[in-house]
Amino acid sequence: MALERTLILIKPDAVQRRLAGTILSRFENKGLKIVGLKLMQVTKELSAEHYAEHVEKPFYPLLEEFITSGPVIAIAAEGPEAISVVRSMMGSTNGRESAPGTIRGDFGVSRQMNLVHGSDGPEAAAREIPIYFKPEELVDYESSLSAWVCADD
Ligand code: IDP
Repeated sequence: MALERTLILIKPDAVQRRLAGTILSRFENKGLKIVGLKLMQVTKELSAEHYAEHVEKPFYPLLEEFITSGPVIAIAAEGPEAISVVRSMMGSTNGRESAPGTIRGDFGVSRQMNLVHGSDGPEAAAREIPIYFKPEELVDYESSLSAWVCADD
């Protein structure tokens, strides 16, 4: 069992729809530990850095417009296999196709405005967390619940 950190973004549509607390609660309830958290405005430059793999794609102008359209909440979350845990909680990209029980499946019907971002692998997490957080903005602390939440099978 690997203890991992991952980047989560609560995207502008979720902030505008006042779903931020609901979405954050899901990750907390699951047992993930918040080690970084902030409300921020994504700039065009930040968008291009984050979504470097998509910059040349036809949908990128719309993605840039969307992700810069209002504030996001950036979260660095830690837990056992946190990267895949978050990805499975998010659901697939298109909300119309996402399974009920996932965030996108429960709250959205859009492929673009899909509420949440989560790093899609260890390399992405290692690249993305420093894009959104300076080292001093990540807080190391012990949680007394970890023994109950993170017990290995
Ligand atoms: P993911 O967020 O499920 O990992 P990616 O393929 O990495 O999906 O795409 C990044 C983001 O770009 C998506 O979350 C969505 O907001 C947007 N996006 C992806 N594909 C399309 C598309 O075909 N049209 C419009 N927006 C898209």
